[in-house]
Amino acid sequence: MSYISEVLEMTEKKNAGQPEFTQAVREVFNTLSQVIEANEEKYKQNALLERLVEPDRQIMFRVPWTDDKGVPHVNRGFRVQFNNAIGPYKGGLRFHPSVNLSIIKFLGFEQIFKNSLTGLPIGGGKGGADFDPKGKSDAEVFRFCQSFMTELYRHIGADVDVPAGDIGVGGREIGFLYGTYKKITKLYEGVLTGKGLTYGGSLIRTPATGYGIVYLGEAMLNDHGKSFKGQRVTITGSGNVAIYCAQKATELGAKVITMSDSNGWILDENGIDVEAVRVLKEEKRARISEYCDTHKGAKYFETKSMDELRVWGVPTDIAIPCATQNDINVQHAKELVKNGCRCVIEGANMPSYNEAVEIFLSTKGLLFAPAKAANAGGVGTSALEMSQNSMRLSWTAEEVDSKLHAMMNNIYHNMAAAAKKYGHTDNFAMGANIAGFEKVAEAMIAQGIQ
Ligand code: NDP
Ligand code: 2IT
Repeated sequence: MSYISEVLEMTEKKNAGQPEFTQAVREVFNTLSQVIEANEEKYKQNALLERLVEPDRQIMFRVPWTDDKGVPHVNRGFRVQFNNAIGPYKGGLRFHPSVNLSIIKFLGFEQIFKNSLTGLPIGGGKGGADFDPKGKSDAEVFRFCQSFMTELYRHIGADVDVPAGDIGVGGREIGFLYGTYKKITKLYEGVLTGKGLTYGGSLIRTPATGYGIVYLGEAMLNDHGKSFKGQRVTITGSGNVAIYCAQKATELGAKVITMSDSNGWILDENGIDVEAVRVLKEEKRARISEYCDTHKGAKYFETKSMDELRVWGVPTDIAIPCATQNDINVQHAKELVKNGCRCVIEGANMPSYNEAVEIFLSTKGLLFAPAKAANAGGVGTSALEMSQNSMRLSWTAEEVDSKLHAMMNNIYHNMAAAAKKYGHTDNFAMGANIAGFEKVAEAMIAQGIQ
C-alpha cells in the first residue's frame, strides 16, 4: 500500500464520523500523489502526512447566553488550531446551526494550503459555534459574542492565532468579539481581522474575498484568451463573498443573473442590481425574496433542499458558488456542463463534491479554479490587515487593492506553474494543492518532528 493510501485509510478510520473533514483530506491527498511519491522516503521518515492530518489542538467549549426574554441557551464553541508551520494560526469563525467538529476541521485543514498560497506568513486554523445569528437582536448577538470570547481569549493572540469572519460572522460580530477581547486582556492588538475602519480594520477587507475571486478568475480566463466581459454568470449565496464577487464581475462587464440565500434564489435576466442586494442583505438583514418586490422583471424560486437543481440548472457561461460546502453535486455538475458552462470558480470553501470536481476536470475546454486559490484573497487581505496593525499605520484603498490584485495574479501563476511542472497543464485543483503543500511540507520538515 502506498504511503498516501496508508495515511488516508488511517485518517478515515480515526475520523469515521467526520465526512466533511475526510472529504477534504481525500481531495488534497489525491492530487499530491506525484509529489509524495517523489519524496516518499523523506516524508515517511518525518511522519509528514500523519502530522498534517492531526490538528495541533482542538478546543471545544460551552457558550452560555440569555436571550432578550431572559431564557438561557447553551451553544458549543470551537477553535481548531491546525498547523502553524509557516505562521500564526489564521482563519475565520463560522456561526451557523450546522457547525460541528467535522466542518471546522475541514475548514481548518483547507486553510493550511490556502494560507500558504497567499505567499504570506500565516498558518491554518478555524473556529465557530452552532449558534444561529439569524433572527436574533443585536443585544442577543452581543451577549453571545461576549460569552464566546470569554473562553476564546485564552487561546488566541496577535502572534498566536488570529480569527476573522466566515458564514454568520461579519463586521457586527467582529466588533463585539474585539471589544470583549480588549476588555478582558487590556491589549489593543491585531488579534482579529475584518475589524471596523475606526478601530484597526483594513480598507478593502470587506470586499476582498469577492474581488479576489474575480481577479483570479480574470487572470485564468485571460490566460486562455477569454474574459468576464459579456459572460452570463450564475452565483449562489448573497452574503459577503457573493455580493462583492457579483459587484466586481459586473464591473468587468459580466451579467450576473442569479443569487440565493438558504430560503430560495432569484433569477434576473436583465442582470442583478447588486447594490440593491447589498442593501437588502448588509443593511436590512432581509431575505433575498424581497428583491422581487422592487425588481419586477426578476423571479424568485423557493428552495426546498440543496439537492434540487436550483441555480445550477440555469444555462450559464461562468458558475461561481459562494454559499457553503457541497452545494454542487454530480447531477448539478452534469447539468452545468450540458447547458454550456465553461468556467467554474469556487468562491465558497469546498462548494463542490469531489465527484463533481472530477466532472469539471474531465470536461475539455472547461476552466476550473479551486476554492483554496480562488477565495484566498479574503485571508490574504486579513494578513495585510495584520501587517498594518503591527506597523501601526494604514494603507489607502488603492494600495490594498493593488496588493490584493497582485496576490491573486501570483496565485494563478503559481498554481498554473505547479500543474504544468507535474505534467497536468490547466489542472488547477492539482496545481493549487501542490503549490500550497510544498511550502508547508518544507517548513514542517525543517522544524523537526513536532
Ligand atoms: P455569509 O454569512 O455572509 O453569507 C453566506 C451566504 O450563503 C448567505 O446568503 C447564506 O444564506 C448562504 N448559505 C449559508 N449556508 C447555507 C446553506 N446551508 N444552504 C443554503 N445557503 C446557505 O458568509 P460568507 O459570504 O462570508 O461565506 C460564504 C462562503 O465563502 C463560505 O463557504 C465561507 O467559508 C467562504 N469564505 C468566506 C470568506 C470571507 O472572507 N468571509 C473567505 C473565504 C471563503 P442565509 O443568509 O439564508 O443563511
Ligand atoms: O475561509 C476563509 O478564508 C475565511 N473565512 C477568511 C479567514 C480570514 O482569516 O480572513
